[in-house]
Amino acid sequence: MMMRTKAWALPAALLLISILLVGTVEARGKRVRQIPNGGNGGCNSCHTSGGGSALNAFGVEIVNGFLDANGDVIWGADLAALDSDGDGASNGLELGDPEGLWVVGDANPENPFNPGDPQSTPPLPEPEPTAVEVSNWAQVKALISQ
Ligand code: HEC
Ligand SMILES: [Ca+2]
Ligand SMILES: [Ca+2]
Repeated sequence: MMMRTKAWALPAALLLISILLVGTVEARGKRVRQIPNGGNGGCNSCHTSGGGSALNAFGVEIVNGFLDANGDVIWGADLAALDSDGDGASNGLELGDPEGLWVVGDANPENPFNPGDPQSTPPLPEPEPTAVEVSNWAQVKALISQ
């Protein structure tokens, strides 16, 4: 009888522990659903190499001011306006929601990029020619017409 009880107790304890661990990881993974297009980058929208790994620049931004009391992500105009990974495109532009209007349950906007990866960047509009470039061109034209 004693032997049977022990043989049963260890696997049961291991099963319980692993259920608790999986529950914890899944609870953390909820954040994928709390940003627009979270499924695109998956855990790597905020982590460097998979869930639970070191946070990338976007993840650091979130942990430093965009989590509510439940640890849920506060997605909105403020977080959307920042460029966490410094690639020149705001977080909102990268996730297809430049104004930060998306709320949980909305359809995902198209063409997402990763706001935590500077190698993943939407094409930025061509910059307007600067005043110096315009005046240089005027000088060239003046030389030609002399
Ligand atoms: C929107 C950003 C975001 C996404 C997406 C995200 N995480 Fe996280 N994650 C964080 C932040 C911020 C922290 C640090 C705060 C904390 O520990 O709750 C964190 C922490 C964790 C931790 C705890 C690590 C530790 O050292 O305690 C685990 C585990 C984790 N995440 C798993 C996941 C998994 C798995 C996924 C994908 C299914 C995921 N995360 C996707 C933002 C995110
Ligand atoms: Ca960016
Ligand atoms: Ca990026």
